[in-house]
Amino acid sequence: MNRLGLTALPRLPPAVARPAYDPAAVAVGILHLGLGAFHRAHQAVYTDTVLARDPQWGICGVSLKTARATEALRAQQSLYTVVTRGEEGVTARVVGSVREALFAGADHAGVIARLADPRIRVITATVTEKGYCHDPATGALNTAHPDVVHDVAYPNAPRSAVGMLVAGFSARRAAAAGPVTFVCCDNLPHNGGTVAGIVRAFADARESGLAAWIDANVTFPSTMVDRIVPATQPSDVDDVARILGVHDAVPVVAEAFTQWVIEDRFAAARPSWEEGGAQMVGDVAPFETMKLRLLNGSHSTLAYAGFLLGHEYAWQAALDPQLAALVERQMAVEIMPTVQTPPGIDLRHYCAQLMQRFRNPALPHRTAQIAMDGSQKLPQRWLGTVRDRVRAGATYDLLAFSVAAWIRYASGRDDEGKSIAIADPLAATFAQIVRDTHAAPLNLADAFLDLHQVFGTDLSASSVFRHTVRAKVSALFRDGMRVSLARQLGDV
Ligand code: CS2
Repeated sequence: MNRLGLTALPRLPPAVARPAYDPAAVAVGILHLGLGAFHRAHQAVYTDTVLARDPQWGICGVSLKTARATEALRAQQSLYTVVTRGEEGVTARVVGSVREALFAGADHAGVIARLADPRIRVITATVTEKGYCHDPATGALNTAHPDVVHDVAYPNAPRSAVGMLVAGFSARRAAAAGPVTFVCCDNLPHNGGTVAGIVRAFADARESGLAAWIDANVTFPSTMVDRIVPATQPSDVDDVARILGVHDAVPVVAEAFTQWVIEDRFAAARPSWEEGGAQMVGDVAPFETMKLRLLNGSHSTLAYAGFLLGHEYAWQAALDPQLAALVERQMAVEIMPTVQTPPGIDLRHYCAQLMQRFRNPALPHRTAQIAMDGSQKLPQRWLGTVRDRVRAGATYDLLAFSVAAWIRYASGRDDEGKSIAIADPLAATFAQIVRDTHAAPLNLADAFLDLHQVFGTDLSASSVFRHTVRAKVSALFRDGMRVSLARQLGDV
């Protein structure tokens, strides 16, 4: 079968959408770090719409960890397909906005040179929560992180996204290449400000005066990004080949829903992403809190409890009547009262729509995928809500159940005693805790709750929080997830 590429475009079936511009005539104006499925189904699609009118905003996509995506993209002139699947049916769109694909591991100098190129005026990033090498409870750079230690020692061959960014800023300063905006597209709390703090701390460790240059030349608007994009499966590649009639090695499958809310605080020119449906606002905070706590918070509950109930996919977990009842009650009783309603949003409708989105059976979104990196996700997904509830003198019993489910999951064995492959930067610490405590539930719960980088010093020290979570962990080990969940709901 022929490969997707520029010459294949005119011969695609008419139902397949394709660039409304000549990809070969596009100039590169954006550098993106993290060429994963989420970027390709989200920011790159908004940019694809912009390019039809304004061809100066092509994307130079940079992979930091592996060369797989960049090699595959290069073999098809960086074209790829976004397929949406849901109740509305199936759509396919070939996206042309990624114009260059670089693998940082093989070409540090090339990436740094691009970051210092005056034509690049916007840098975006999707490197996941753990990609910022920070302490999730405080948001500060983790100076003991092995990648940070490496990048301070070898500043021109950085491994981390932050090291790469700071190397780029240093080169940009030297080249007098002008101001630039960094747009974080990861699910961190106050993502712009948080990353600005991390970058500044790293810059201070690297070069005197660089942090001041960054303050004067770089802005870090916050954003809320939303689209459910599971990891691409081999069967998706086959499906897309059937739809296109040519082979695309790196298609992306997503839901139809998409949302991007961006603080309008740019240091230089920017793409008119609103043409693709993005919302430019003065303050992203209410949108971000709503999304992190209601969507991502519920997602994590579905992932840990759902996995322990034997659900492979998120849609199965969301269709489990008891688990759905837990998540719906959690949203209505504990989370919604802590969320300020963003302009134009009806929170009840938002929650109902979330349940529908979670239940999309056409998306093979694994509970194990969402369960990854819990130590980096819990603070913004659940623990901020718990803190707000404590401050308001309100209950957080249902969220404590989620925390207990995470601890049960992270202990590395399910209710049948089968081992769970834990993917988390703290996985070795979790395994050590299990060994040290011989998996005795109360001791194990205590040791998890002592992880300050997750729970902060405040929640670690709260005897009420500890007492509540310990009791639930102990019940989970004794009775299993199904019985504990029924009891949590008052069904038994
Ligand atoms: C998910 C998110 O994997 C996860 O942790 O909760 O990737 C989620 O699908 C997106 O944030 C939706 O916008």
